Amino acid sequence: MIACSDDETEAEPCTTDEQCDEGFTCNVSAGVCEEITGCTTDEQCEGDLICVILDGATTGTCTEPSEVSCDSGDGDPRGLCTGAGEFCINDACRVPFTLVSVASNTTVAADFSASNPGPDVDAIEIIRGGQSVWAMTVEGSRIGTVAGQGENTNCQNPASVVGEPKSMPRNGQDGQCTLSGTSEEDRNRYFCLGGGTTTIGYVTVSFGDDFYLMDGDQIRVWELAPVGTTGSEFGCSNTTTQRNDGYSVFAGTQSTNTDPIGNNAFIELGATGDQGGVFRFTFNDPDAE
Ligand SMILES: [Ca+2]
Ligand SMILES: [Ca+2]
Ligand SMILES: [Ca+2]
Repeated sequence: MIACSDDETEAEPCTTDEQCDEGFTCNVSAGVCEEITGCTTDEQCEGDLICVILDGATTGTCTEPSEVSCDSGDGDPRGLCTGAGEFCINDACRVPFTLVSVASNTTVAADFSASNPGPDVDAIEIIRGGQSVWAMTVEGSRIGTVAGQGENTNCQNPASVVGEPKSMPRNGQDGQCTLSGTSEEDRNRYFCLGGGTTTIGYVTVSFGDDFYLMDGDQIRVWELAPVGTTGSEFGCSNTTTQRNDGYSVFAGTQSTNTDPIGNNAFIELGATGDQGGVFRFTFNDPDAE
């Protein structure tokens, strides 16, 4: 237990361990940094000991590997599974889904014949237990090309999808979006995937070390579209030029090929058809019990 002290400060908000001070770890479901009183990764254990986290706990105990197994309800002994990228999940060693990919399926010529062709992706969010985790790392991307497509001059940087939205309002309501402009900042608010017919544009992201998708996670894609776009949770009130650009969403296992199209390391979670905007998709783990 941690003793109470006079200088106890309010917990720091976080989505990843990197945002917390040394000796603290991010309780992702609570969204705050917590002092480490047990282990969260095997690296924190001495020698060959591995970190065993019981179901429902955020930290675990360093334990001899011989004393635990993955198939007997021993929690989440991270280092027990020896295959590349494997975790112990639901009592089985397997490679979890760590990637989310958004791919263009824009086919309407008017939607890519502009300087911001195809889906305009501001942010990619996972909602679990009411808490948000934002994309942390771009693992791969491509700007799609199709005959008649305009040059992508405003939004070429895939890293623009990392973190909280920088163009769309954060409050989950319609509002003014900050659109692309000539400044470095304005050209890096969202990433335009381009067309979705000839060479299909995509961006694939991960959410931090040891983070994998869990059954029932909600994935919300923030794509710039006007207010009133059918099915979109909310939109940009200040523009009609950020068109509805259709996209598909995939979940993927760690792979050297992060292109979700025709890749059996990825499963499709859903699509907006020709309709873009802010949509949610549910991850149904194909290996869930
Ligand atoms: Ca666009
Ligand atoms: Ca952004
Ligand atoms: Ca759009």
